[in-house]
This record gives sequence, C-alpha cells and structure tokens, in this order.
Amino acid sequence: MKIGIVCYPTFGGSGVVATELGKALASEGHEIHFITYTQPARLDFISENLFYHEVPISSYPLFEYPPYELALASKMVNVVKYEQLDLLHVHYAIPHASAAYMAKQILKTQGIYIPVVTTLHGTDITLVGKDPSYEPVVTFSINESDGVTAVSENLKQDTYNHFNIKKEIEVIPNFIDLDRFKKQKKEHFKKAIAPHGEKLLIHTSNFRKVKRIEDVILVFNEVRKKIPSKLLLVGDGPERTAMESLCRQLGTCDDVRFLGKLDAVEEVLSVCDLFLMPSEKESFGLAALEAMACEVPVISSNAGGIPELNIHGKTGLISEIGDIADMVQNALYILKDENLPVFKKNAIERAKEFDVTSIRPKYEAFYQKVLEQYKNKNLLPHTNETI
Ligand code: GMT
Repeated sequence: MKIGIVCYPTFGGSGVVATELGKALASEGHEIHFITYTQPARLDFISENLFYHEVPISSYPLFEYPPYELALASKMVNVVKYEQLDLLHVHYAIPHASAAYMAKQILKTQGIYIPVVTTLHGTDITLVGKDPSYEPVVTFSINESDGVTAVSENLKQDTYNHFNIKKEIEVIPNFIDLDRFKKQKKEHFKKAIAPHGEKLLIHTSNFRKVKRIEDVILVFNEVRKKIPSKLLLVGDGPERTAMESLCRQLGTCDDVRFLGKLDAVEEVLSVCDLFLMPSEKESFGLAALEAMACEVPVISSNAGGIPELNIHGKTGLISEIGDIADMVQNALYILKDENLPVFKKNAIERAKEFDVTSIRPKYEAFYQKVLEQYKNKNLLPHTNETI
C-alpha cells in the first residue's frame, strides 16, 4: 500500500506512535509518506520505502496566525495526487482530520477518491477537542473519516460520551519496539547516578500540567525519607521551572536530576526501579509502556486508559488521581526487595503483549477494511472516474 501519514512531528506520544507505525509498515514493504511541518523526531533512519514531505507554511503580515490547516490540506492534495497514495492516515484529530476532509473534497473534484483513517490519541478528545471552539469541527471530521481508531477502550468511550459520533470506533492499542526498548547493561551509568546503591525512580513526559509532575516530586520526597533513592526527570516543557522551584523548596535538589529531552530514554530506563505516572488525564500512557518494556514497574493514577495497561497488583499499583499518600505506600511496597523482582518480571511480560509485530497487522487489516468499503462503493483512488 502507499500510505500518507500526518502527525505532529515532535516528541509527543501521538507523533511517536505515528512515526514508529510508519517505520514498521515501511519495513513490511509499504510505501510511507510522512506529511508534516518538520521532520518527525523519531524518523531517524533511511529506508527506500520512507518519504518525508514538508508542509511549507508561508506567512503574510496580515496573518497573526498563519493558516496551517490550509497549507496542510494543500500539501495532502499534492502528495496524494503525485505520489498516487491509496490512503491517508491522520494522527490526532486537530487539525489533521479536518484538513484531511478538505483535501479529500478537493481531490474528489478531480476524480480522485482517497480514504481517510483518523486515529484519536487523547488530548484531541479529552482536553482540546471538547473545547466549544473546536467541538463542531472535531465531531464533523471524525464522522466524515472513513475509519476511526482510538488507542484505548477508555478513549473510545470518552469520544462517544462527549461528541455526537455516528462512526464505529475501533480500538487499536499503542505499541512498542521491543528490539529497541529492552533492559540494557548500563551499570556505569547507575553507579554514577546512584553511587551508594540508591533506588532509582523515574518520570518521563512533556512536562505539561496534565502530567501532575508536582505529584511525582511529592511522592518521591516521602519515599526518599524511608528508602535511599534518587529521582530522574526526563523531558521538558512548561512545568519545568515550577518543578525546579518545588525541589528547591522541599530541599530535594541533590536527589533529583532533570535530564531534559533524551533520545535514548531506554538507556536511562534500563537502570531504574520504578516509573511514576500520576497523570490527570492519559488515554494510554505510552511512556509507561516504554518503562515496562525495560522491566520497570509503574506507580500510576487511575486516569483514562492507564488501568488497561498497568495491571494493578501485577505490573505496578494504581491510585486515585492526586492521592499522594497512597502512591507513597504503593511505591514503598513495590520497592521492597522481595516484591521488586516480581513486579519487574510482570512488567516486561505485559509489555510483550504490545509488541509492534502484534499491533502493526491490526492497522494493516484496518486499512484493508476501509479500502474494501471504497471498492464496494465503486470508488478507487487515481482511476479518475468511478468504476
Ligand atoms: O501526553 C501528551 O500530552 C502527548 C499526547 C500526544 O497527543 O502526543 O499523548 C497522548 O497520546 C499518546 C499516544 O497515543 C498517549 O500514550 C497519551 O496517553 C496521550 N496523552 C493524554 O491523553 C494526556
């Protein structure tokens, strides 16, 4: 198949999933065309089946906000037409699904019928999409997609609860490349960070409010009073400065390391004992899956789709959002010498269920289903006529 993938090219979960999916499909022989405003962060290798088309965003003094959606739709038209794509797969509804709708309508006037698959990732539904300033467009563009997927059952239900959706939504969970995310021997690194054998707790995110990093630091502050430990914070974003101040206030600075954005997060995860994800909202929790694949159990909130991934009492423990005291108890329980190896083993076993080699075929089957519907309606891309 020739597939166009539209996503946010940054380090956010939806962009990571989209890019990794494209890479996995390319290695199976599909031709993948990424259409984004800059090279996706994880598009880090060259393959004869991978192509990148940059969306040029021209500005003009009149525009306080350059109309990205129009530039994107125009680029999609161009790529579908000249690269003879079979299907467009857009990740994150806003504004990708509505831009795809516009591209589809433009192409239709030229006799080209292109199916559109939209994957919902989370904040496009639970935070931004619900906002009245976007809701009508989000509802419309989801209903006009030819296929819709969500990354968890919880996100699927949230979508039905908050929008008037008539389309069937299929759940295809996120996935991980276990060849990359696996426990590696990094003892020298562990020695440097935890020279006295301290336990290592870790949180990785984009440092947005919704991640509740404050809870991470407050939980750690209690844990370190009972067990010698260090906290590693990976990532960057709007909350970073406030979190540095909180550490100063609590006097934890010596035990907390802000590592910033890291490409090889699996190397750091490899030396860690516990992952903290106290999020306010989380449709899936890809960062927790990455930790589990590196044999790190998870202390999490019960937000959104997290309980579909982190199995309470097996791969980690779950608390109500904001229940710091419970998270502290849970962390101390998992870190006990007799418990930690069991949780670690369960974490990697669970992660194996989300291996890319199991999830990629679900997307391929979904694309086939959507294409079949088009064929049954006698619509085919690039025939320049209906058949
Ligand atoms: O978590 C974020 O803010 C990034 C966001 C995104 O859209 O890039 O992540 C969402 O999509 C990820 C991939 O599907 C999920 O693993 C995250 O749980 C989800 N984040 C939220 O729902 C807050």
